[in-house]
Amino acid sequence: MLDGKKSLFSGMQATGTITLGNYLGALKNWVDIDKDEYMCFYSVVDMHSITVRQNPAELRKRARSLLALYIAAGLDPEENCIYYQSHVSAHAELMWILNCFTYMGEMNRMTQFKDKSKKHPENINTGLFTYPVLMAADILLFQADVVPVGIDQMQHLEITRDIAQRMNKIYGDIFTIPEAYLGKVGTKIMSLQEPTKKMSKSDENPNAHILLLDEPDVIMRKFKKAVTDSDACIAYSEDKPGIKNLLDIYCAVTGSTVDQALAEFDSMGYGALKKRVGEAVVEELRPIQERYQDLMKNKDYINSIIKNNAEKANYYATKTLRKVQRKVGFPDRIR
Ligand code: ATP
Ligand code: LTN
Repeated sequence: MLDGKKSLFSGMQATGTITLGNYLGALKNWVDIDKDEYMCFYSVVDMHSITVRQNPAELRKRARSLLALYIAAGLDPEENCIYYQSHVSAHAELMWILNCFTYMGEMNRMTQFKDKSKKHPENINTGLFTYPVLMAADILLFQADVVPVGIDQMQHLEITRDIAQRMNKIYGDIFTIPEAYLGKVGTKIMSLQEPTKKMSKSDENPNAHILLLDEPDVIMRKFKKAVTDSDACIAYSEDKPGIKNLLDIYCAVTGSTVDQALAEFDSMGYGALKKRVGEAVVEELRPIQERYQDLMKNKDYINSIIKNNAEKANYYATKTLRKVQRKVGFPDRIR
């Protein structure tokens, strides 16, 4: 809780242009959240991004682009605090404290660390290892009641809860215990090329993902090339991951139920299904892409959002940080 309102925190890494998976699994759900009920914080988590080597100029550009995409997708920056994680130093300061309350064994179990270490064997840095502790700091700094994430982040949310409960037990109630908020559909959009793997922006095969800023003809082409199977029957089943994924995307975009979609596609071939799904995605993304282009031209407006929201985030984050610093025994500041 913050100022008598429920608090909500989420973030995305600025590691690449975001995909349809990020949009349907996260961003679209954020936009649908009732702003009267929650005080919302959406961060561009650039500090998490450097756990994998980044080109500095590219990272700066992508971070700004992601911030603009948050707004273009429908998050009103007056109602939602949209800011860069690196502009609020309390994230790093709280992380240090939480590090001292997190066990090696807990970190060793994190599957994202294992996956990313395999992907980047030349750079298995300790930041990658303690990544979930920074994520816990993000969430706990804002006393978040709810955290909208995709299903792949559940393990990190669990550890956040464990750390918070552990510290509350020692020091009394310092942190709100956060709950995950999973959308009903689109929680796991799969790769268009290997539909048993999640769609990921860092996939090297460009046909595996739809990027939010892909042009309509590129989107249509990628759906046309989507991997399906050979029996040409449209059904929603784990045995048909490619078709299931296309149906999931269609339902998440249009709001149809699986039954409605199956009725609509009854007796259609795979080619027609891919075309319909592609068209639905193009229509969903068109207004977002238009707003994005306008926003990126309006430098002063974006800069004012960056400045004002960093101040707001700093205000709330510092409040929690000071409380925790006091509880663990750091000396009071002299004014
Ligand atoms: P990377 O490829 O760099 O690991 P990513 O594409 O997996 O990145 P993140 O920045 O880790 O994306 O995730 C941002 C948000 O999007 C998270 O809440 C995550 O759960 C959600 N998300 C990511 N991929 C998908 C997906 N394929 N389907 C649904 N949600 C997703
Ligand atoms: N780890 C997340 C991004 C992230 C996040 C957060 C999400 C960083 N801090 C706090 C929710 C709340 C990811 O990789 N998707």
